Amino acid sequence: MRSPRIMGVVNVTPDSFSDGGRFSDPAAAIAHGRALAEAGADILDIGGESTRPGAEAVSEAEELARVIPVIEGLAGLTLSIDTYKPAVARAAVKAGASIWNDITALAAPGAPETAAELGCTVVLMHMQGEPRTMQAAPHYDDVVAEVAAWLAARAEAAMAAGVSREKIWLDPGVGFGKTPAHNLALIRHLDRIIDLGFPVLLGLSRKRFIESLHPGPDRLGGSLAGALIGAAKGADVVRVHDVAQTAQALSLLRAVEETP
Ligand code: 7PJ
Repeated sequence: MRSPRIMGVVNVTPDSFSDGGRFSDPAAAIAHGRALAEAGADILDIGGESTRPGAEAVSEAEELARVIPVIEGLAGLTLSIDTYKPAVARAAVKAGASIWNDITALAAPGAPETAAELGCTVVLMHMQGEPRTMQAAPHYDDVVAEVAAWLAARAEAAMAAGVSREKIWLDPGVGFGKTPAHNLALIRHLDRIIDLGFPVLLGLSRKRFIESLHPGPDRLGGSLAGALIGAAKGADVVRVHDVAQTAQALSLLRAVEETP
């Protein structure tokens, strides 16, 4: 079986480093990114705005000040910028990122045109609602059908704006306006997203719903299981925080699958 590529998360936000509320200095984030690459990350996903449930928005200027020095400091590696702001994506691609990871699937005014002009890969992720309130009362009649249809429509919109088909990846957006049952249905039926014909990215790492199934000291066990399940279901990329552990788990799966 083909193993998914590992996208390692590099958060450049105040709540991801215990440094007293000021955002981390770029050097710490750059060192973290290098360590993740050493540990087996194929792609580093740089984000300057938390999109966890309940998080508040940050200004464009602040987001740029956080992420651009980190992208410059990680030049030479395959980098993705986790943003929904076209101006941030533009500056990030100019600074060396080659992937625009957009949790709003290019919803901002001018975003599809910007993606087409930049010529970068775009990750189109599904979200119901917006981060501040999305977990209040997520509702679907048929979550798998609705998310698949929505992603297909966003891919069409991107292509209509000039984004090439080969540059589009899709992501069902685990945890983004979804109950645990919605998340489980999307993971179980990941083939319905894969069948749309684009590479699929899956992000389960450290998400809250893992603990809703089984409490624990942390979410690592569930995160690793999620990466293995994603691999088994045919995900092309898994987005994770614990890169070394994920690389080890995936290597075991691969070795077993390749054993005659
Ligand atoms: C995801 C993301 C995800 C993509 C975050 C967290 C929240 N981008 N950005 N997919 N999650 N494409 O890591 O818990 O699942 S931020």
